[in-house]
Amino acid sequence: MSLRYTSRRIRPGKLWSPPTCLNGSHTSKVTFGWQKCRSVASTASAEKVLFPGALNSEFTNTLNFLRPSNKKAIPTYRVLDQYGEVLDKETGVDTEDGEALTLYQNMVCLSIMDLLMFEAQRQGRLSFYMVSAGEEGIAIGSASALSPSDVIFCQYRESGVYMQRGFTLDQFMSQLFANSKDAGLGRNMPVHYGSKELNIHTISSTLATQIPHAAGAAYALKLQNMQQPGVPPRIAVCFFGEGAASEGDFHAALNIAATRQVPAIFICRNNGYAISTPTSDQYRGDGIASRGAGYGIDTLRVDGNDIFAVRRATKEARRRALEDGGRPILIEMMAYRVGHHSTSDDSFAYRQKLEVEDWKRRDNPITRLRKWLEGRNLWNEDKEKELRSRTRKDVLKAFERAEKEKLPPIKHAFDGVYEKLTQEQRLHIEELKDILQRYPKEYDVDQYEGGVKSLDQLLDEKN
Ligand SMILES: Cc1ncc(C[n+]2csc(CCOP(=O)(O)OP(=O)(O)O)c2C)c(N)n1
Ligand SMILES: [Mg+2]
Repeated sequence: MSLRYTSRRIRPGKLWSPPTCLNGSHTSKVTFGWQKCRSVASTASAEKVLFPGALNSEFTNTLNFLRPSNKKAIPTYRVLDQYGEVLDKETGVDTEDGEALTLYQNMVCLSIMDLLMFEAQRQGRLSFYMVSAGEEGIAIGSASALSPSDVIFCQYRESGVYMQRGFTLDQFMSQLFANSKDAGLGRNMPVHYGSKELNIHTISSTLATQIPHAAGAAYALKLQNMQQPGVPPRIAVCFFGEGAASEGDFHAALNIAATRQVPAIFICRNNGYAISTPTSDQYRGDGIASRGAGYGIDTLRVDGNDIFAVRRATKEARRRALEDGGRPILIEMMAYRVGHHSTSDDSFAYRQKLEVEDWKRRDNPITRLRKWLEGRNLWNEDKEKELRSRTRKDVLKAFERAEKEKLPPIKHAFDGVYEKLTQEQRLHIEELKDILQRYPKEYDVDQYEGGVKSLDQLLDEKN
């Protein structure tokens, strides 16, 4: 994202001076819809009071506490029912057959990659992995409804976003093996993908940190969209789990996004669990969607097993996010985490196998789309078999290629932080070199590109 000129071009005084306001009439020329008039002391006969903190609140003499548990739960938007039937035939699915087939193939590819990588970790060939089982439709469906230039922030269970944007199997595998072709130089643990070309920020393990980052990026994009009226406007999109939404970062991010009215979509994947913590221990409100109203944010709850609903919701959210210069939108995508949290977890220690089996059988984004495709004679068992066998081969080939690659030069453990090496870094490098040269059997660095020599290279480069 190039925001280099932002601070120089923007003239804060002109764009951001608070509007002067007298009895509701705005005198400033540059006034956004959200910069509404502040409080005005009410007259004796007023029915509403304009306290600075709650505009338009009517007086009442009824002592009525809000009791959220008495309210009906927020509805869940869907386009297809469980059997792949379109609910509203008039509106349809607004997805071309060809595109639906691509979405299906991508979901199948993701699920096959997940299965094979999970097994590879069990065989000790990978150190760690996380699957998206049950949530393929959320990542792939939402990514398909965005503009490629929109800036995305992921948590870690959204590999489908990368796949839909064009991250190749070789790129996935290179990151998983942290080999010399990994764009992250082998510094991150597996599944922490990133892609500058695809406008997706690198995943960070520290839960929820991506949410304020996305709010900040959306604010920058808001300014950029204003400065470049000829360039198609962009938004920021942020994915996170319902567990991450318990972090303070979630609240801070949504509040600043709302007060600054930034063009952002916050997509919560509510899959029922945060590792072993079920949602019943995570919150008492009506999911994450109910929080949107508290921040004054347009909000929708969607059936994450329905890729057409995910797409339509995201498309409409994007349109709204760009309205009047920008506004944040919250979408809660409902799902069930079918797999274990990660390869480090055994979920049957805290949930019944039966519960998982039941979800697998009853509802799933892949089978639901397959039913729709079959209903339109676009898919059948032969095509399914051919797709699965071809995809399996493709994944395994990429896996083997990545496994054979050398590992990145060990110098990357030190570079990229300071322009020039510090005295202390030099000492560390010399010490490492000494240890590696003294104990070649214990530390076999030949598998790293350049071996020990890459350290000399760094010392020379940064002289
Ligand atoms: C700040 C922080 N606290 C705790 C953890 C450990 N942790 C990793 S994933 C996770 C659960 C997150 O659950 P959720 O956001 O619902 O995402 P899901 O795994 O269900 O997709 C936890 C607690 C962490 N990585 N970072
Ligand atoms: Mg979760």
